[in-house]
Amino acid sequence: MEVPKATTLKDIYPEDAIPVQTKRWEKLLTTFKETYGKQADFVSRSPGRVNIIGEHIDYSLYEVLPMAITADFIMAVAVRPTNETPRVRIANLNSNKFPSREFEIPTEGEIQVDASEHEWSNYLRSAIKGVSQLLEKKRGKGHFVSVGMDIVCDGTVPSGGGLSSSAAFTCASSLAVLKANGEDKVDKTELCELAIVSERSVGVNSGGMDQAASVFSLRGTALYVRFKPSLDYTTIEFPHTDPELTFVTAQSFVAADKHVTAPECYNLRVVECTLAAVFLAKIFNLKKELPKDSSPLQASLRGFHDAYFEEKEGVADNTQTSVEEFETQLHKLVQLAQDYLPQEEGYTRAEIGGLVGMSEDELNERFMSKFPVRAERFKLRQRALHVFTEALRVIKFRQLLSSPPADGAELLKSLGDLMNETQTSCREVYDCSCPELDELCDLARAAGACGSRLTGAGWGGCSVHLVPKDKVDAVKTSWEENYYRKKFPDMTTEKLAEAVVVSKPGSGSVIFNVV
Ligand code: NG1
Ligand code: MG
Repeated sequence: MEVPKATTLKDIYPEDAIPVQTKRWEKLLTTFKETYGKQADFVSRSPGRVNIIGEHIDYSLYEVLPMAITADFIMAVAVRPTNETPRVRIANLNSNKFPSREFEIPTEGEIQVDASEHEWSNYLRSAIKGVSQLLEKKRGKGHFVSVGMDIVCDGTVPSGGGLSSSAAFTCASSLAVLKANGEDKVDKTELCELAIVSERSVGVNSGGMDQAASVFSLRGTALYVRFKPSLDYTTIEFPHTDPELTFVTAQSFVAADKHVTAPECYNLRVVECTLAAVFLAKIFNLKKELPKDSSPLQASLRGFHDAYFEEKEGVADNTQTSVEEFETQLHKLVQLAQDYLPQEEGYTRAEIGGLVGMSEDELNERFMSKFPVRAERFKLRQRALHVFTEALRVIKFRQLLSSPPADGAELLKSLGDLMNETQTSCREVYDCSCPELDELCDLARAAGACGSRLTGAGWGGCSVHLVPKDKVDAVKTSWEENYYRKKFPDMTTEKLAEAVVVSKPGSGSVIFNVV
């Protein structure tokens, strides 16, 4: 499926957002003209997302259920003359936080992205790098990004806020670079895969959920994203209920700066899950998921899952298994993790190396060299248990949406219970919550929310709540009085308004031709 082309803002935003967006886009385009003395050729746009359920399981290749939000990243672009060395000028409407940059695109060799430096334009650089690799693959050796660009951009997804400002930026950038380099028809899956790789060159070993939600989403529906056997998705309608089902997001305003905390938080979890997969594969001597040579191993818990049932239970191709059977399998895996990963206190490098037949050096080299991690012990048991139970919750959540019980209140309660269970697992088993997120969830539930949990990576950032429409005001008031006003007494009304958003499922990436 091709990335759509919009001709009016109505193609992109819901009715009630049009007045604000019209002003914002006008400002983007006039700033462009003032800055560069010419008109922009096109605008590329990609949204942030809220993950409804399926937390920290995308990189283990299990299905997740996010939706796009209205907040997004927009980039007005004009292609530069092709008879000069390609260069990029990029400015941001928020120039205090994101100062203008200018750089050349090397015509020999790759563009450098220094992941150790937290530099906002890195996302664009990594998109250029990714598109170059793709163009070489598609058009042959020596063909890469050769066209310079003048850009003015603007983002409304709060950064470090758990709503994936980074995916909005990488997806919009990748789309802009493709378009500027003559790729007029951009395939959605290609764009998504490109954006996933681009985000990794910025130093976070991310899964693919955010980029999938940003690229694929259609207004009014959530997405069910699959990673195996290959990246694809189904859109999911929310059933009409009485009381109406509403998702509300609330910022904790505890910044979750992944680039700083990744070695102890995000990247460490990715490594723990990979090591759990290799460890379990070794225990059951599964050929498919065991290290064969010295190349970095792409093991995943889902890979272990499929290999286990294929090699031990004679399933021909486990990616084709029915949902019912898949659920039964996951219950079995929960039991296996409990039985075969007994150490609550975690496993040392020596213990893991000893079992999988690798020296500590080799273990570090293979699993911890590309993205640095810091830890003495690796909590394989807890991480595997979270992943398998969370994968089960996603399946149940989806089933509830596709065959909802007749009673709306019962549906809300069942969906809410699953979200609450996710929060408990994130807090107690996966260790990715924080006291502020826990507090926002407790307050929301006490004021009438059916389900409350962190969304995104956690350790700060954002939370998501399933709230019956008639309880939204009570929940908002409780947060304002008991959380925001108490913790941040100097907070402006404007900032407070940004903190809590009733989220409607929005549309995905789009190209808007200006002329
Ligand atoms: P955030 O921190 O919201 O960008 C991250 C990952 C996702 C997923 C979630 C946890 C990146 C870019 N995104 O989201 O892929 O793993 O955490 O479910 O790292
Ligand atoms: Mg992010």
